[in-house]
Amino acid sequence: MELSQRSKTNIDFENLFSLNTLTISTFPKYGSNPELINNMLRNDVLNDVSYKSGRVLGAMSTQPHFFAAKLYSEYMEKNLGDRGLNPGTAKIEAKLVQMMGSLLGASHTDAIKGNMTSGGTESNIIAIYLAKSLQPEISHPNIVLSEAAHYSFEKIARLMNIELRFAHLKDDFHPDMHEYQSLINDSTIALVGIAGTSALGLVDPTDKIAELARKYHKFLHIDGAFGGFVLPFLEKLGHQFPIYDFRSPYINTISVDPHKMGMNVNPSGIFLVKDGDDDNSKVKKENGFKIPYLAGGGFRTFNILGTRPGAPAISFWGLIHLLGFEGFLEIVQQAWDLTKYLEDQIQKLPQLSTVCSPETNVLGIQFSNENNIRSSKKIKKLNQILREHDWYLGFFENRGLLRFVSMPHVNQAHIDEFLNDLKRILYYHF
Ligand code: 0PR
Repeated sequence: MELSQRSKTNIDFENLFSLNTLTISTFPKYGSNPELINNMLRNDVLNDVSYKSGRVLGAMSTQPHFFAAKLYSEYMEKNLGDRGLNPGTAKIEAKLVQMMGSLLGASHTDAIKGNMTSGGTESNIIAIYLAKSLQPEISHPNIVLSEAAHYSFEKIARLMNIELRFAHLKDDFHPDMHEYQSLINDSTIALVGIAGTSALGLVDPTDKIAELARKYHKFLHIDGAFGGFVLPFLEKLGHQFPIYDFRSPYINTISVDPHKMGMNVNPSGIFLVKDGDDDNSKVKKENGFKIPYLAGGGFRTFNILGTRPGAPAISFWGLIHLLGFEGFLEIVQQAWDLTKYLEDQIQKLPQLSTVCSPETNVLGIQFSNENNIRSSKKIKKLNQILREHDWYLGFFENRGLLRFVSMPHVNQAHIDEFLNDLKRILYYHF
């Protein structure tokens, strides 16, 4: 099996770019034959863990759907950085934006604009950039957000010189909304709500955050990188969430990532903005970055990337048409059922417990009856041993938890195999 062929390498990830850890490769003088090249590649690539091995139980990404992969490989030359050369692909992107807007609660009268991005990080950057540039009079801007926010906001803070004002988490792992409100001031350029947190997949009280946006006239961005493509389906299955999308008139922008539960190829994110009419258009007022010289003439863009792949827009557009809402509903249903199955099984183990009841297909696992420091140490050890046994969960050291994400590549047999190994590891090592 693929896994047993993997040689254990000790890669020092923290110092990956320091020269002495890199193998020195020289630029080859002459070409080689493809078979030889493939063999050379295989030696290295075999060290990667594949999704289809079923061993990746803690990532928010998955094996791309075969149809998305097929379309991607057919349209790899498309460059959305040059819409003048690729008006057809740009049109697909525009349609995709409208489709995602309608999935996320926009009505046909809402002016939804947006674009494909390289993922949640870029979408979050664009949203906060838009909020900032619409309020140039604020000289020391801040944004208010939950402590559970993704680290892309740290990048945003440093890139744009923005202060992050974090509301702490309560015992239920949702942000303390009294504190959240108290952090808002005249220099607040945006409030952020998270629809599906990175560690636990939880949904912020986005209804309460929207109420604050209304009360204080603030820009509101929803980071739905993960949950934006899960919650609409879970709602259909009867789950209830605070409103996290354009059904709220106070939500301005949303990030949602097709390369997570959308099973699209990497990289693919979507940035959506609900714009005002022509006189109140945020997008027109800010206008984005001007690209003056490309084949199609001057146009403007909000994207951070210059050249950007068009194939992910085409492949996701195609995949949505292939599966439809009902097809994705089945995928989310299975992901949810498996999450509940694992929750049930973990609760039967005396040493472990779940951090909280899952709201989406993400489950936090911790040691039971331990104080934070001891639990953190033990979870670190467990994570290490699981990795030695080729099981890959998300490891959140600061929160003392392992993250399981039930992505489409995970099935019940994988979970049962994992539970068998886990029980043995707990017996021998803890
Ligand atoms: N917002 C939230 C809530 C996220 O969870 C993430 C990433 C982002 C924004 C940023 O998205 P991009 O990574 O697309 O820019 N969440 C994943 C995570 O932290 C990213 C990931 C995915 C990491 C797969 C590792 C992995 O194997 O888990």
